[in-house]
Amino acid sequence: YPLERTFLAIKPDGVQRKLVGEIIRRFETKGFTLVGLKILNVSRELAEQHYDVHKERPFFAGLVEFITSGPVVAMVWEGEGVVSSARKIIGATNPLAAEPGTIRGDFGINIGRNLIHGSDAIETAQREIALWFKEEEIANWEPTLMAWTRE
Ligand code: DAT
Ligand code: MG
Repeated sequence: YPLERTFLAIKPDGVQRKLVGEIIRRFETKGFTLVGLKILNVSRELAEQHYDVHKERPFFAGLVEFITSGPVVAMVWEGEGVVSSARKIIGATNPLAAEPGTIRGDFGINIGRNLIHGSDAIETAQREIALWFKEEEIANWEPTLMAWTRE
């Protein structure tokens, strides 16, 4: 299958609220493969680069402030269709509008505290993975149970 990867980051609210295991579980049980994982305090520089597309928006300063306010769990996940599927698992940007069953729909109520980031397209994912991870921080592996989650 075409190797597809996405970048996900559990934001400081998700880490502080002890939702890391719950969130990882959803992608793991769905059938995606975890190939990159670390916890870090995000520098202002990294935060500004990550959210560069939003730099003219009124919420940009608050967003950078928030994402640098505590540890973030940065991840790379792999699998067929993982970019768009992860966005569905995450739910709409505003947790109040997000469907129940999604991460934001189940655990959030505020757009500025929406728990998790997920790349919005394959090209964005490539850019974000390169920004957050070194090549040697990615584990290339294939689950031996793969035969049971795909044809
Ligand atoms: P998403 O995270 O769903 O890709 P986005 O890329 O449009 O959403 O925005 C990035 C983050 O910025 C989002 O997760 C939360 C914050 N944000 C977006 N719109 C906002 C708004 N109107 N007010 C406050 N924060 C906002
Ligand atoms: Mg986005």
